[in-house]
Formats: sequence, structure tokens, C-alpha cells
Amino acid sequence: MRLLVLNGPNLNRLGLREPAVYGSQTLQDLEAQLQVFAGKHSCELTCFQSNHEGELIDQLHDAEGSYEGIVINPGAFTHYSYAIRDAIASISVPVMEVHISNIHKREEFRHTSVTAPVAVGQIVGLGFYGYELALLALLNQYKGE
Ligand code: CA2
Repeated sequence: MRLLVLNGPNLNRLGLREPAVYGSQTLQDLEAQLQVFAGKHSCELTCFQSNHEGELIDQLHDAEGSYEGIVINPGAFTHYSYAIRDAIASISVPVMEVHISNIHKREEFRHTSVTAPVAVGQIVGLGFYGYELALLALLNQYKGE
């Protein structure tokens, strides 16, 4: 099974600022942790981060036929990007949304996700562990098909 993890804007800054919200580990730590996790589950994992909406959209489009599942943390695009929402809706690959922090406990503008309604599910507030759970959910769904 081939899986793709997409991280959106500013997630390349993990571990550098705001450790109380996002922890002290870096994006590189996260991706290394997920590679180990994928290896244990005999999955092939690709990780990609971008600060650019269009690049994330291109990755979603190109995933069709190349991946069986996608985990996405769209960063702040979560709250307003109809373009990313439409890109998720335009592909048949299942997409799980993840947020490191509990967006519902934070500022009002973070309570809304325009992307969650077109995702299989949403995991929030569990730190990096949320990405592992999202991968596991995709794996289980694929096995059950
Ligand atoms: O909790 C999450 O995973 C978020 O998707 C992270 C986004 C934020 O805009 C969403 O509302 C929730 C922010 C990405 C990381 O931003 C950083 C800011 C300072 C230091 C490190 C990362």
C-alpha cells in the first residue's frame, strides 16, 4: 500500500517556535517517525510539505493512481481554502485530515474546517500520534475493501 502525507504552510517551522502548542519536535522528526511506522506496517510512504496552495493541490491531483490513501494537515488553509477542499473532492483517493493541536480549543477562526467535510475523517489534538492513527485508519479501510 502506498500512502502520502501532505503538510501545509508553516509546518516546516515545527519545533522552532510555539513548543507549547506544537511540541518541540521538527517536521524532519515527524517524517522519520512516520517512515518507521509505515515500515512496520509494510507500507510505502511519501512525505511532502509546501507553503504553497497550488503545490498541495498538484500533489492531491497527482495522487490519483499513485497512492491508496492520503493524510493531510492543510495548516491554516484548513480554515479557508475552498481550492484545497475542491481538490480533495475531485479525487477518489481517501483523505484523512490531521491537526497537531486541538483546533476547537483555540481561536474562533480555527474552529472551522472547510476541508473536513470532504475528508474521510478528522483527527485533532493528539500531536504527531494523530498522523499515525490517520495512517492506521487508511490502512484498515484499504484492507477491509
Ligand atoms: O494544529 C495544526 O496542526 C494546525 O493545522 C497547524 C497550523 C495552524 O494554522 C492550524 O490552525 C492548526 C499551523 C502550522 C504550524 O505553525 C507553526 C507556527 C509557529 C511555530 C511552529 C509552527
